[in-house]
Amino acid sequence: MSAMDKTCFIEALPYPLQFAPARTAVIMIDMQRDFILPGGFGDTLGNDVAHLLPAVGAAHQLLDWCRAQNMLVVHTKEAHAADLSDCPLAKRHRGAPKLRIGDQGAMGRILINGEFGTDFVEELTPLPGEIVITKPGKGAFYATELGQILKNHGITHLLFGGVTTEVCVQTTMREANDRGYECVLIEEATESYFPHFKQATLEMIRAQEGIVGWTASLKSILTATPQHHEESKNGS
Ligand code: C5J
Repeated sequence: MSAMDKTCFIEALPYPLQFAPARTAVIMIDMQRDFILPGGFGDTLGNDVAHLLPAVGAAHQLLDWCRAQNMLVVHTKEAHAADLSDCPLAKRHRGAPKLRIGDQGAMGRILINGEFGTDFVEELTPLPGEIVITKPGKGAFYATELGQILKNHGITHLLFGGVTTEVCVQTTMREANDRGYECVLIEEATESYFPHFKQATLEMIRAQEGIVGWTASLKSILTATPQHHEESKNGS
């Protein structure tokens, strides 16, 4: 962070955090119909998809704030090629879901790039110019261009939202943490099919002085105003 950058200073756990919007990206993970709506991948695995709905409005507010700061906006999408050449057999064949990846479902072929169900929920459609990362795995750095894009933009800090908290969100945060990014998960902007897994993930991330990063409330972000601050010891 340079002394020229305007920074936001927010309440967060395990301790307050300073970040410069010019060096921060928001990563919105997998807000796809296949996870959030009935008839999609999450549903075929036997989950109650209604648990994820509250994250949609919060994610929208988070994105609006980030857009107003001219931050880099990245959306990820878990999706496979139509011929399934990027889908490990273990991923497709595990368990006994009603439908498997690639099967025809109520919203098109399950988790196949380009299908209606694999696309983003309407409220969270990426705006022109925003980055969309299509990923075959749970982590957004695996087999994608995300790392290079963040490097090219000089990004040091990442704000996270999306679904599901303990699967693709946590996996990506851990990947990012190992790559040296300061990571913050916005609590209301993420949900799990299992509320106790969400809670456990929030606690895991911020345990041990922020072993994976920080968690912060949506309000702490929405009320932050970028201004010239003294550099703090943790703000990099
Ligand atoms: C899952 C995800 N849960 N986006 N994907 O399989 O978390």
